[in-house]
Amino acid sequence: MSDRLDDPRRDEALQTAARALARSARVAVFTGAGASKESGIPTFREPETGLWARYDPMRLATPEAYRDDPPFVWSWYEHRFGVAAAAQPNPGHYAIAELEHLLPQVVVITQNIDGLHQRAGSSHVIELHGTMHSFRCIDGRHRGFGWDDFADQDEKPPRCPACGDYLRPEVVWFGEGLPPDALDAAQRLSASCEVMLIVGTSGVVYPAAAIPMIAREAGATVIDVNPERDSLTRLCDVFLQGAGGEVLPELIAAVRAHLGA
Ligand code: BJW
Repeated sequence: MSDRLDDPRRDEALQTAARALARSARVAVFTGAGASKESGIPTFREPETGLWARYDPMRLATPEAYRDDPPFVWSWYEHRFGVAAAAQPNPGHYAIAELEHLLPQVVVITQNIDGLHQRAGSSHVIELHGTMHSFRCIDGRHRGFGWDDFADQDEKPPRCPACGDYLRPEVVWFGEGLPPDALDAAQRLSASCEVMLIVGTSGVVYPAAAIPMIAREAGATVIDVNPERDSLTRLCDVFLQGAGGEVLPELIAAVRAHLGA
């Protein structure tokens, strides 16, 4: 275990994590908002800077909130999607993508909706909380619309091109089920991975937060990369304290060294 990046035990923890990864045929990388923070996208629960420190999630991230005030919720998402669309993957995203070239099977299970893992080059990404790149009408009868499908509409929220109801983003709000195929795949991969690498999640939102526990109970080595200790830290075998964009490139360099790659 390492407490700080400059801790003398830090290199030992990094090497332990790298060795476990280098020996692993099946790796699951489980990410949250912290993985995108160095890309300029705010997290949710960090004091002061987190979105939920400034906004009430019950007024913005529930189906009831959207039904109560569609323009308000839509404008908040429009703003956030603008920030995310302008963002670039950071060194942590690229390091995770590079793992795919070093190890037999690497799957990213993300709670993020920003698509930055894919843009960094990760080819197998499971999106547990949906995506900011897809929209559907509010009752879900018509799905799969992209930004271009309503770019010519002035009304906000825009209307479903098929039925005329309001569109909404394909993201998972509180009280809504996660996409069943994504959740099934994530749970299956967690139960069979040899190493789970966790990056940038507080691990408080369920059912996603159970993913590391599934891996742990199935005997995987669990590595956590986070600047802060939190509820997941006690679950992990190796805690690498620090920002993903700093720790992950070092970790992947160490994996390379172990593999002689
Ligand atoms: C860094 C860093 C750096 C900083 N590098 N790291 C069991 C127990 C209790 C409650 C429940 C339960 N089961 C269900 C619930 C209810 C609820 C829930 O979990 N509530 C808890 C919060 C109390 N769950 C739900 O409602 C879920 N649905 C559900 O269960 O439905 C049941 C159902 C089944 C069938 C049919 C119908 C219903 C849905 C949850 C949806 C979550 N949605 C959001 C919004 C998505 C859209 C959007 O973006 O607007 O998802 S909320 C928000 O939280 C977002 C995130 O994906 C999610 C997780 O947050 P995350 O990623 O962990 O971010 P933070 O901010 O919490 O943490 C950031 C971390 O990064 C910190 O640790 C930092 O230290 C770290 N960090 N800088 C690395 N540079």
